[in-house]
Amino acid sequence: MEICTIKTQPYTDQVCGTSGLRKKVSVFKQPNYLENFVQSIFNSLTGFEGQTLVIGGDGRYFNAQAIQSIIKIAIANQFGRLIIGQNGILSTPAASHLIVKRKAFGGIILSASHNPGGPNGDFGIKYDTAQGAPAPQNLTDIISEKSKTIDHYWSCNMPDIDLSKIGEQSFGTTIIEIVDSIDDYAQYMETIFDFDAIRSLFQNGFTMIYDAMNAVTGPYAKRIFEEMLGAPKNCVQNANPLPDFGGLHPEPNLTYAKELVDKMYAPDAPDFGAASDGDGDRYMILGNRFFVSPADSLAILTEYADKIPFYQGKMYGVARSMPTANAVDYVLKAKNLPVYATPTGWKFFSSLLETQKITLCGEESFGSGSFHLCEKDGIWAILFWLNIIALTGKSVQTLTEELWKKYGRVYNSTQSYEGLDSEQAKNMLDVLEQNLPSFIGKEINGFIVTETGIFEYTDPVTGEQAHRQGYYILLDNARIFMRLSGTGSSGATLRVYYMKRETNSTELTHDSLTYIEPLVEVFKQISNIYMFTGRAEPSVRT
Ligand code: VG1
Ligand code: CO
Repeated sequence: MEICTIKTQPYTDQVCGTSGLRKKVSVFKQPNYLENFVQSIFNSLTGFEGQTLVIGGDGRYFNAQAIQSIIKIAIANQFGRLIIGQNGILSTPAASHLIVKRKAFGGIILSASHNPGGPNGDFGIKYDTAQGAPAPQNLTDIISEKSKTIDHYWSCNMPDIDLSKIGEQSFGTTIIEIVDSIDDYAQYMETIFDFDAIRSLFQNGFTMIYDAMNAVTGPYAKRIFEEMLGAPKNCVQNANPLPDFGGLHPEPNLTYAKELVDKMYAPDAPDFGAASDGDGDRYMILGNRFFVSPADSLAILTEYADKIPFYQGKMYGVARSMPTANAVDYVLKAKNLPVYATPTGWKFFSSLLETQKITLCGEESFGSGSFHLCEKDGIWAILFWLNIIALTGKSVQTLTEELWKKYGRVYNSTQSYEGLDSEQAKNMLDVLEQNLPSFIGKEINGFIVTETGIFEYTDPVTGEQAHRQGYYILLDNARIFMRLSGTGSSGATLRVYYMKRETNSTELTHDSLTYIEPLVEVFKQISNIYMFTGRAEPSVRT
């Protein structure tokens, strides 16, 4: 095996977004594109020689090929051990767990999460630190900087590795270890939740379906729900990770997980429905003809966390991303615990998790997590729900309606305008920004505007600042928040987040999209979205 220096030309577009570098597969397939970025990651780190690197991905098209290149570059850069999920498969939370459990220096996760897969779809790469946490902003900035001047990388001449065979093999001073993708993660989950209680729940006839959306979580869900917990056989649907996700868009929400939603609203619907996204870090919860908003889900996990021994006596506080409706704030107030509101993206939770400022955290995009690991974790959240149901004997709907009765209901909806022309979206937001102060005190569609502004964030632990994280408009008892997505690979996606709180006990069970509609009208009026973009309606409503 020979180590070689390969001359290369830099690309100028290797800038990390909300979570890592995401581009079209065709972009990643350009000569040395992936290799440049991987070497730029290593060029931004020090002291990894002889250390361990975890590698795995969501199984999408180009996953296995990319892993072969990364193996060669990592060996040439003198990592001591590469731990790789069998067949190149590791969900984001499973990779994060392996990094910590095996005391790795860090990990490389290949995923574009919810973005479509296949040769015409997207590919992505993200780096996780030794804490199993997404690379912080200052590190991703350095990586992008390094990528702009890179002129060579190291690789080695060696055959491709058989990723299907579990076991170890040596190449020079590096050991390659292929591990079962699920074992460690599943064992860890068993230490957090009461598997016996959940098993009894299923033994007593509780029914469930889980939609893996042909993405990474299928094998995890089969093992954990069906084999370990005795959930009904074949309750895991779309269970095989496919390179193109079978054409599905693996983003669990009311628009993209429609197959599951339809089944949960059918006459023979089971008690419980759940889904995860492409890389397994997000989830969706449905009851029999009932949908739980991500903000309510975080509030319910917070309400019951101290019933789960793993969290007993360890409730420090909770963080939610700013766009997330603030249902959890009322639960925390009652428990006398602090709440933190962060910018979008999991990396902003890491410092709070690591310093025990928070126990749980969550985003409106169906991601939740806890200090059990520093990534969001879809299967963990679903197990949490099953554990609460097993303990209380209450249905998804009852648990949620009880929350509303106790704290009031925060109606909310996220509406995304995907595929906008970037220039048009930017113009619209520029004008909106200029107009923000002039809305204060005005009445728009029956709402009085009380405050407007741009969300700026200072990390309470590191003091790092994140600027211009979205626009907010506060109205009486309601809020509209707007920002551009940072995960797309082409055009622009505008996300508009609505919330309105209701405490009148006779008004708690409206359809949330209908209830929010007057606020949508406010957004249309203040943004002039139709005039700027030609689009009147969002492409995703959830
Ligand atoms: C989206 C979600 C955000 C999430 C991010 C990464 O970002 O809104 O909440 O953290 O995806 O999730 P954006 O910038 O498109 O709104 V994942 O599951 O792709 O790692
Ligand atoms: Co994801």
